[in-house]
Amino acid sequence: MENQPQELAGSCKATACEEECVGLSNGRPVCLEDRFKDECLNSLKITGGMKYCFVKKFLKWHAARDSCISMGAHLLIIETEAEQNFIQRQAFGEKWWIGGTDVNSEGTYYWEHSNSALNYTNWMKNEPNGGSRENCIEVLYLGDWNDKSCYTLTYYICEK
Ligand SMILES: [Ca+2]
Ligand SMILES: [Ca+2]
Repeated sequence: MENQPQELAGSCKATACEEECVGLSNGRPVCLEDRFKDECLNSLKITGGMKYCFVKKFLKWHAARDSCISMGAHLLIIETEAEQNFIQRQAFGEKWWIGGTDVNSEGTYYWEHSNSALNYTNWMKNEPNGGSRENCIEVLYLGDWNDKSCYTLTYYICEK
């Protein structure tokens, strides 16, 4: 058993994953890109060279973030009005976590994955309104943004 991690690493290296080999399943390599494909089989949308995965699982914000990372992706970062418009057409009728938070500094939102400021925003009227109780951004039914408690169980959108 002691040697197993090394053997796994060796087997992974010998394979032809486009991205990273993250382990073996029944002796076959598990590629990062396959995790994304498997998870997004029925929800993958592609535009502007980016892939968007609409995950209909209820998770808290940090767990959603980790789930995206485990697929070699990240929680959605919305940078332009065009991207917002694309997303809200696909996201219509549900609420979804995206990758913005002000957990580090109340009132100063940023995209956690890129540690960058929000250059584009689409806050709903009177949002953000939650102060230190609401530190994570969700996209609402019609595409507007809301600050929400990060502990709320919500669907999420991964991007890669
Ligand atoms: Ca806040
Ligand atoms: Ca709010």
